[in-house]
Amino acid sequence: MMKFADLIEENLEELATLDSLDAGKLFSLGKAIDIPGVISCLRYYAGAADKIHGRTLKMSREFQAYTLLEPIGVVGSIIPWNFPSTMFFIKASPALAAGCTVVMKPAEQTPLSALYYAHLAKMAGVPDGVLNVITGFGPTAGAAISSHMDIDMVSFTGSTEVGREIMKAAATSNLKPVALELGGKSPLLIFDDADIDMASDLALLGVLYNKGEICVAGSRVFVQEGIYDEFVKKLVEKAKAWPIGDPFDPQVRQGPQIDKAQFDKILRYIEHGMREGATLLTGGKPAERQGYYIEPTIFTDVKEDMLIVKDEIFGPVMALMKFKTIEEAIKSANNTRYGLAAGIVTKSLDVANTVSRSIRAGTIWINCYFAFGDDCPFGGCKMSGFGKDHGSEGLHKYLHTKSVVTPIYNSPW
Ligand code: TXE
Repeated sequence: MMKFADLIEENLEELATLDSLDAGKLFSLGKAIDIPGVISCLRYYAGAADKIHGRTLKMSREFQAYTLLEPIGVVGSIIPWNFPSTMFFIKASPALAAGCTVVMKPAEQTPLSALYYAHLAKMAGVPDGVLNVITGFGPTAGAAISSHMDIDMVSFTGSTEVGREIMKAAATSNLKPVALELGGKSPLLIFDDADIDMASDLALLGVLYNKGEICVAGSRVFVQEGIYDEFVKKLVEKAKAWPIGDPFDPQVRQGPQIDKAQFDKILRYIEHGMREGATLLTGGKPAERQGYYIEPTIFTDVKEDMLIVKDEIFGPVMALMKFKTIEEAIKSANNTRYGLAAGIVTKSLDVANTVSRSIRAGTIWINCYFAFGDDCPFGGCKMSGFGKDHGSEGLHKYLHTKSVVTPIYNSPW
């Protein structure tokens, strides 16, 4: 795994290029964040591989036991197109460290880096059959994995709808366990004492990073009434100046959406928002250039039952809301079927602590957003799924605990 990581490091620019070509991702971020993140993830779990151990248990006066943590077996990984490299390794690294073999299916939109990783794995000496990459479409290649009788577990990241299909297929085949990292509609709560400049930067980045094609996008932004007007002014100014364009241009901060289907889906939601009576503050249409580019779009005067507030849009579209009290903000933030992440911007420790404990989500970011780490568990609750990636939780889901029991002294057993 260390050798594999070294080879990825040697090929960093090629890999970042492949993800940009495939997904319209910013090359600058691929080079600075995605691919270095992959290398670090591999090394982190490589370091864990020889530190997997069970416990010794005193069962009773007569018996003692110890536990063995064994690889769960063959892991099927079905991954999405928004972070092709990151997704590949947050699944493959812990599974390999646990001693499992992996059948990885990249998304049909983004197979290139996955195939390159298969090649590098071979060069690194990963034995044949240990890390297998199978390209193909969801209902065929993906479904073959989730319903396979010889696959022992499925680790999936993607839409909530497909997560449900995967769970069904697992249930009706060999009852394999599943880990599901699904959609989100994460809230960002900005309180009156926030630094407006910093908060508006965070809010914008929260919804525009990777052109909004990120499961933890802070797509519902709640701002306290005392700073609301000034916040909106700054936010809109910055959104209008947000540089859109060629993902290989280092000045650009937003590339094209992944494909026509996603582009059309986002525009349909925008139209729906306008029809439902939300006020469009900026954007709302394709950018004036060839390709699947959409202007940063901000809606206000939204109601909590509008589709643009309820559904994951997976594009550069923010729903902005005003609140008075902390109780009101918490209630609205929790008014979602998802529970992936949330952000809080405040200088008050009391507010940060209260809100962190009151929001049902897998990750809470205080005065930051999109801060990930190899050792920090990531994954949601509610309809955002279950089962964590990263950290020791990310490793342990690929391990099976076996109890070995033996008498303490010579007994009639
Ligand atoms: O995802 P799918 P799509 C959300 C986001 C986006 C929407 C649709 O809202 O707009 O999903 O994107 C495989 N059995 N997210 O349609 O279909 C598929 O081949 C087994 C959130 O592209 O969920 C791909 O490898 N596998 C998300 C993977 O599932 C199947 C990231 C994801 O595709 C399958 C992506 C089936 N029946 C989209 N059908 C996140 N949580 O980050 C499809 N697949």
